[in-house]
Amino acid sequence: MLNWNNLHDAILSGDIASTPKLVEEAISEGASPEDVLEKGLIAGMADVGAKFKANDIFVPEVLIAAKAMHAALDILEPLLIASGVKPKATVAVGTVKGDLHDIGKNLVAMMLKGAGFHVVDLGIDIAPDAFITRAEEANASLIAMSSLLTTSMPSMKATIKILKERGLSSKIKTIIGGAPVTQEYADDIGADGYAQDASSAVDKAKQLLGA
Ligand code: B1M
Repeated sequence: MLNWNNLHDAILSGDIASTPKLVEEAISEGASPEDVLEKGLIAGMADVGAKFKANDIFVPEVLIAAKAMHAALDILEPLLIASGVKPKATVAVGTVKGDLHDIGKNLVAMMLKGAGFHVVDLGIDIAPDAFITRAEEANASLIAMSSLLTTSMPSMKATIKILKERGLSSKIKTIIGGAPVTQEYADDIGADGYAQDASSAVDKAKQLLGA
């Protein structure tokens, strides 16, 4: 049985040199990419968040931990995608205006790709108008918005409002997620769906698009 502590601790200490190697080791020892993600990387990042909240660590340490997470995800991404199937609909994924957090958004994009969706990653800090224009340009059937800050959540509401005003809400569905986001908030702002984590985002996308 694999010991996940090494990977967890490498994320926590922001050990950029070790994390990709530990991911490779875990895979070569037979771990599934999903377990490496959940039991190693996400578990480590959850502790980073807890320590950050308790003022045990500060923004520079969090940033270094996030870089270690990105380095690990670079190794994991093709493996997660390879477990997917045939192409489905196009999804425009992004982090909303005012918000620079991209790890959860990247996971959502990765899992959607893994499930066979064509994903257009718009990046971070995406204003409502740009979200819609770029989704339309990409012929997306779904907009997937991520927010990690309570202060950036209203940008989701604004995006959905504009989508409705332009008469696009039957053509382009919306799902929202991110740590402070809830089903109640999704209902409140008229999002078509809410997902708590990246794999639930895939289930919700499939449900909404009948894919
Ligand atoms: Co920031 N940060 N951060 N941060 N940061 C949080 C979010 C915070 C909760 C920390 C805390 O106080 N405990 C807090 C927000 C408080 C709030 O608003 N309620 C916070 C703050 C305050 C800030 C700054 C304001 C700090 C400052 O400057 N004083 C600042 C804001 C910058 C900005 O965006 N404008 C800031 C900056 C940063 C860093 C740059 C240092 C770094 C981001 C690096 C990066 O993303 N490239 C960072 C980090 C890393 C965090 C924590 C520690 C970890 C976030 C993370 O990546 N988690 C975070 C604390 C925490 O969340 N515990 C925190 C791992 C990731 C896998 O989880 O993104 O939640 P998450 O994604 C999950 C689900 O939420 C879901 O799926 C994923 C799992 O499968 N999900 C979706 C996400 N998007 C989804 C979309 C969906 C569906 C599901 O559908 C579309």
